[in-house]
Amino acid sequence: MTELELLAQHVSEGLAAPQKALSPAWFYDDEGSRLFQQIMALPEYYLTRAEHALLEARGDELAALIDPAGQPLDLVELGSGDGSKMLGLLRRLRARNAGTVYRPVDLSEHALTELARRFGEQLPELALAPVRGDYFNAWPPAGAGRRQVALYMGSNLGNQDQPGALSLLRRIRGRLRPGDALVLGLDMVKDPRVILAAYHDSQGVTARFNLNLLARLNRELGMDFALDRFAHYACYNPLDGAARSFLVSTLTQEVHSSHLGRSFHFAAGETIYTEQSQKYTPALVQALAAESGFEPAGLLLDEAGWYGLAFWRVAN
Ligand code: AVJ
Repeated sequence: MTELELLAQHVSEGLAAPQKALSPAWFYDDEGSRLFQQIMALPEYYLTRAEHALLEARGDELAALIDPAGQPLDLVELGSGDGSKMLGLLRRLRARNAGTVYRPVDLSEHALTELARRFGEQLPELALAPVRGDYFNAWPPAGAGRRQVALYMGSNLGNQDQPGALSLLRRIRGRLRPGDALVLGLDMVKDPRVILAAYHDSQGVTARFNLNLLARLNRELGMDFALDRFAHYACYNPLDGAARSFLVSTLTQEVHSSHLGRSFHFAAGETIYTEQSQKYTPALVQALAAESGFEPAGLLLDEAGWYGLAFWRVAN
């Protein structure tokens, strides 16, 4: 199926369900990617800064976990983006082991071009092999005698509910061999007011990011969403550690798609569920590792305990 066919099918199903829902995977068109860049710079959005600070502060420890013995190493980063936050860690890994190859996998051609340019300037001695595509189709085969360490950063795992997270982790496990490992960047449970503010910022950038999904459907599926008739709503539930985002229809309305040849009814106050951002406890991190076939071998937390880097091994 083409991208457009996948989107059409997703929207027909998602907007016809009793609880309307769309996947956050569709946020990242060009405008959505630009808005996400702005989110990462927001004062309320602590995640990116916390991860970066942790990679700097604990980078030597992490490098020693990833590459204890200096064997030939392939680092496969799923959803690398432009790779800028990885520069410090990669510099340390390259300094330990000249046989390190960085294999960033991303759907965005633009992000990978930017990555290649940046690494060419700032870390030209590192062997770089970018791959464009879906994580599992694009996953580079492991060379004989080379270890693979997968990286899934930015708390991107948080977009999955528990069954989705487990199936993704098991698929990653399926690509790895004994002696390989996985590094996860995870946003930890903390003061619920801090978490909520990250998804409900005072400048309204997150609202624009969420609403941009409707603008994308207008453009790609010939829909007629009036963006001023929907509002961003975010909540955080300490009982399950999930921040969730919705788009609320502020009045009764019909929305039509010329591409799908059908309309969707919205009651006043009805919501479209657009995103989950799971927060983790150390106990949840342990349980996910065990249930997906990994051995948890380290959880590096920042001083405030706000963000974590989990290191999981595939048993020998
Ligand atoms: C990229 C999925 C980690 O859930 O925090 C940021 C996306 N959504 N603000 C997150 C996002 C709204 C982000 N992830």
